Amino acid sequence: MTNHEFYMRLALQNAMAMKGQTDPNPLVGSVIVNDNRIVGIGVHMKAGEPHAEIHAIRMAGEHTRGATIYVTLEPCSHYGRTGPCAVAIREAGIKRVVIASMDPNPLVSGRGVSILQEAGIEVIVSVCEEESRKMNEVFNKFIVQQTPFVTLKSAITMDGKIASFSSDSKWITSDLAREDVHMLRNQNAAILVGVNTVIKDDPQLTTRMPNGRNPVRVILDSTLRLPTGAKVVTDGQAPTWVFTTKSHEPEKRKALESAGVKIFVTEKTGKVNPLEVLQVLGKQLISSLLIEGGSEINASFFENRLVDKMIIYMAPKLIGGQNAPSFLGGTGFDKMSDAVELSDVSVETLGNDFKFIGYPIYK
Ligand code: AOF
Ligand code: ZN
Repeated sequence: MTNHEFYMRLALQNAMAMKGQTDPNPLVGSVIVNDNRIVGIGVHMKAGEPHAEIHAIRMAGEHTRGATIYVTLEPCSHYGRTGPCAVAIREAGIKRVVIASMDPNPLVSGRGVSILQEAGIEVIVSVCEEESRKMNEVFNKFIVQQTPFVTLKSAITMDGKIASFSSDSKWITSDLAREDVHMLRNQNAAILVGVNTVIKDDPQLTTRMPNGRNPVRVILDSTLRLPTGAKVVTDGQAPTWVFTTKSHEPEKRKALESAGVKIFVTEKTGKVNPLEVLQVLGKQLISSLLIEGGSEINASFFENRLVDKMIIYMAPKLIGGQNAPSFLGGTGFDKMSDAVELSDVSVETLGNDFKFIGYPIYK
């Protein structure tokens, strides 16, 4: 490992520890080194608060003169919630900037590096680039497309089922896998299910993790069948947003609204349109969405090519049954040659269960 990689890894590790608390902003870490000594460390902790570089510069004080700063993301050049870091770096007398990945934010993207180079500062890019890009997969999509990064999570048996033919689904995976799901909920800004799941299971959709942050609960409900007594309506644990169509009873809408539920009425009729949902969520600055749907909700996002990442927990169990649902319903593809492949697939074991992660490549 080179010195550059050593310090960049430290910056990456610190940034990663903030996963789930910076959105819609990226995860960014920074380390300042002067004369082979670490003089400042900074990390971005929350949108609206100082960027990683600023924390590190403040910590380093006068030791920034002639130093090298490591930053996992290109320093910014714009006035957003805070001022431009590239200017702060220049003013601090830093002589060299080592960057992991460029900022895809159209407001920055290359301008940060230009400010530094114009000031005669040496700039080195692409140190641990892959790690940095992967760490910010959510931000990288959201800042360009302005719709959330969508993760579909499901727990299945070895024959791909999410429930028995009589709809029994408690529990498919063991405790370890279920704890992992709570970490996923903590890391996503919103969680989405269909109204049928709420009617059947009355879930809370919260994070049962110490100090966990609850995602916004998003329910797709084309005709507003959501029971006013459902936990997601009454428990006050997290905001609940319901997407419906014009085919709903205004009285029901009033009842839900007075219970604190936010209702979005989509333009399209029939079923709630998944793309419209993502666009509205994007406008609400929801940068990441976890889909924990049943077969049909999952399929509607998948068939519309809207799923960015799949996390599938598989238990070594078999349930069988023509009428037992799999995690993707819908119509499905006719030919094996049309199957959607996953890239960057990884597999972990969690106790007796497997956790598959992959990224669909749509044709
Ligand atoms: C961060 N933290 O450490 C760095 C960021 O609204 P602002 O002022 O917080 O600016 C957010 C943008 O700044 C963000 O979209 C990204 O392009 C850039 N860099 N952001 O939140 C940081 N270095
Ligand atoms: Zn900045």
